[in-house]
Amino acid sequence: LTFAQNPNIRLNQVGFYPNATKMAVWVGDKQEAFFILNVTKKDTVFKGKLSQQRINAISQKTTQIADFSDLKKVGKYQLGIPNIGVSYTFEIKPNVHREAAIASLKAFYFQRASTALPEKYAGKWHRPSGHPDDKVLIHPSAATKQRPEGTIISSPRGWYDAGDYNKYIVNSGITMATLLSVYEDFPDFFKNFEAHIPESSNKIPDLLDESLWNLRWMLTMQDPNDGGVYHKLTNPSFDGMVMPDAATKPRYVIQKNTIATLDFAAVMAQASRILQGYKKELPGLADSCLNASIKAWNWAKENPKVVYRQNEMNKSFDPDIVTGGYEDRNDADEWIWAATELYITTKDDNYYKAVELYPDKPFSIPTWNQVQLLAYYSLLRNEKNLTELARKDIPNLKKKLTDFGDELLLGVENQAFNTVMGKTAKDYMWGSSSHGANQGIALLQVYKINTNKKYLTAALGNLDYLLGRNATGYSFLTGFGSKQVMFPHHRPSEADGIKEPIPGLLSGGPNPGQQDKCEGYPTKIADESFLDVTCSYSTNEIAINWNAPMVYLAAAIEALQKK
Ligand code: 9MR
Repeated sequence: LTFAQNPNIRLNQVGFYPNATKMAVWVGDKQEAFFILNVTKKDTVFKGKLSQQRINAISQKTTQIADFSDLKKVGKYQLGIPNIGVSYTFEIKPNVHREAAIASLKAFYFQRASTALPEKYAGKWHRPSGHPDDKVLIHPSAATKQRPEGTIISSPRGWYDAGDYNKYIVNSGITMATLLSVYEDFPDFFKNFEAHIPESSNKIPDLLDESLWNLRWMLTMQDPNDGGVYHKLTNPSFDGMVMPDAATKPRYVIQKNTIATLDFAAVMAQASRILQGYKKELPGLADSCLNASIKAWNWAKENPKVVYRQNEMNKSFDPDIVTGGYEDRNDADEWIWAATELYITTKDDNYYKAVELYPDKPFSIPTWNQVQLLAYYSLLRNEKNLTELARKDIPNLKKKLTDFGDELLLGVENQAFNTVMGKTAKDYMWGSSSHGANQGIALLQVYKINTNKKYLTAALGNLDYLLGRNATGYSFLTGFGSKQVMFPHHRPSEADGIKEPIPGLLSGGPNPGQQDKCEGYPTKIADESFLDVTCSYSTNEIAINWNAPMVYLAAAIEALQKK
């Protein structure tokens, strides 16, 4: 027997629920048995057989599964394999992911622009205010008669998008939708979910309070004269790796376009119906959101083909803009999404009829440029409040979404880590962690309409993936797990002089593209192509659209676990 820690025993490094599935994965040569040690008493409390070997379809490495679901006793443990060693310490307890859920929401607070983060809320990561964004220039690409080039507007608040300090409407779209949706799906859960932010003492759930920080910024991104929405608020080029208050380049709002405007319309419509529950606390806001949404929709109808092409734009206008492009090439899904959210909120059938809502093409996991499923999720969660017109489509929608869930589950029992995430190398795109989290959300949507536990178990499996049961051995959430990401591509975490990165941030995760060309990648193998260094923006950046599904997945699993 050896009690040395062996990092090739992979598991959720945070832990497991007493009554849920519990698995670890051994990556290596064939072994027979495993045991579980109670770390406080050093007793063996459980013995089991490892599964047959599986072959990782991506790396061809062999793995075996240790299933210890039958161990239900609360405690701190390590999993051991004779002659191999033991795992990191993990816990079995109720609410085991609550802290991770709270931290991943709190991470949005740390991303706030235009405000100081006092020690009271930010702890050792307190910092001065940056980016007041109260004197933002109209870029020539965005100029109109009413707001000519060089006009100064005020567009404060919002979250920094990612490791950079710019604010992008397209990416705010799916991010806000994900956060608002977890609230819309589990409103009661969020009554008792405090992230210790400045607004925590008011009557609004922290999840909504935090979302309002970005919602209020988004509202300022609409041109009040016509309803069109700017693509982004940005410096011409990325800042150095400095703290927010040291990043003082001029900021611009850039070209209005159809897709950004539709994303905005969808978010504002969804926000409006949720905020109707807070009319007393937030007088007028729900109505303002709906008005903004309708204005945006109308602008898009009148300007249906305005696309954002940064390089093209730079040929015509100065200064050149070289920050994140968020250039989407297909607007069909944004039309579907905006029309659906407006329909659900207004119950006006004309929105439902305005676009082809069910094109006959396969579903795909949502990303910043593919939002079609967000529309369907919203319809299903508001099933009881639809007009006849949409209600007749619901059975078919349920069937299609269930088929999609079953497709995700297909073959998981032979997948090397027994996770939906990682069945194919295609899962490892830029921001692959968010893909895993968004797969988890899709599975939970299917679980809601079928209540078959296999979907919930698979969603939890993807959470296990994010927290350590994966081919890299990392827990991708900063501040959580034994093998943590320590050097995310994130300006404050790099520049603040504090050893630990800001907690609750989800690292992008493996991406064989290696677009950053940093030195030190261990391999090109898709599920291992990950580098925990600041340089690696294509595998180790953080982003709001990646953190939001982390919040959703962890919070939803917590909420459902209690039932
Ligand atoms: O998440 C985006 C990813 O899908 C794209 O492939 C990549 C390259 O265009 O850009 C990512 O988004 C980045 C954005 O452009 C700027 N802020 C940081 C984002 C995360 O890396």
